[in-house]
Amino acid sequence: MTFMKTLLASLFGFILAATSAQASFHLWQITQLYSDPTGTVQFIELTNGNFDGENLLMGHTITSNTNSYTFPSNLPFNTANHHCLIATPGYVAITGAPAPDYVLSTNNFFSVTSDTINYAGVNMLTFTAGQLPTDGVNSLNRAYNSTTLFVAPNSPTNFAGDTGSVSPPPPQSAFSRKVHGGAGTFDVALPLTGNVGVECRSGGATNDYQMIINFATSVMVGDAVLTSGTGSVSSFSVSGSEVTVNLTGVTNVQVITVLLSNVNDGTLHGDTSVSMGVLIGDVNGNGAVNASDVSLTKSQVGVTVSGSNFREDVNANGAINAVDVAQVKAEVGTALPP
Ligand SMILES: [Ca+2]
Ligand SMILES: [Ca+2]
Repeated sequence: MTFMKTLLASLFGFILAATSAQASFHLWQITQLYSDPTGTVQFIELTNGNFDGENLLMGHTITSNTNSYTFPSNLPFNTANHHCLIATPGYVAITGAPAPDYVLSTNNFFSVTSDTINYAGVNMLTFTAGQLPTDGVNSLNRAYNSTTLFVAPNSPTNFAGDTGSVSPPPPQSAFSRKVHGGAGTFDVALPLTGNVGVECRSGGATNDYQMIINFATSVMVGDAVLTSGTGSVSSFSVSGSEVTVNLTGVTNVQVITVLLSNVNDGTLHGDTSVSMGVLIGDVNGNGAVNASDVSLTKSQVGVTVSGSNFREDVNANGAINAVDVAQVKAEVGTALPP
């Protein structure tokens, strides 16, 4: 019996040794996932341990819960400590990041909310709601042979070792702009970090707003979409370093986020977003409409609309009067969601 066990153990050991000496595919692990908020720009990075001959990917698959991709070719033989980059066509479109080794057949290969990525049936990475960053900058990571997920700035690395990042040009400032009749055009500042700026003016019959986003230098922009909140982008335009996004159907009492995708300044490329609180009547911009807003508006009745009191012209008609006071009163009790 002992002899049999020993014999079996030796045979098994022999088979293992023979397998690991042969070229294979099964020691790659999923170590990084990146997605922009729309799922257009996505990459999956695999990492190998100290193993050569893990190059036979052809015919194996990488899958999400909804999509599957079959590797059409193999990698070079010397795979030890290499990375393998698999990315969407949307990633390929933003030049400046390292070229992927494999291009997936579709954008939105995996869900931006929760999904399981399965590499060739030998390595999986599951993420649940809230785990995958979609801020355009960070990715979901884990070290080789570790199950601990962590968030870090995206760092795609391809087989050749080229590394970089999906990195959008950072906006310098953003505003919500309205024309106040004959009194002029006035902008509510939209801070890019910290608490959102609060737009307190009404959007008229169709709840229209206009967001201005400024960059340091001239940019090209692929698209502008609302990624959070109720409303939609009716049009957008770019003039040098200034992007104008026209919004419609933006309901009151919410925070909206506008995403500019594929922003390109010639050096940096990626997606960037700006958020805005919409709370009609919150003339002091503290996130709630109450008696303070009513008295502030009353105090400006009859005063010429200027840069210092335009928020009290809540209907943006160029005059501060009883109509504005009534509109603020009507909104008392509303507040932005925390
Ligand atoms: Ca207030
Ligand atoms: Ca008014």
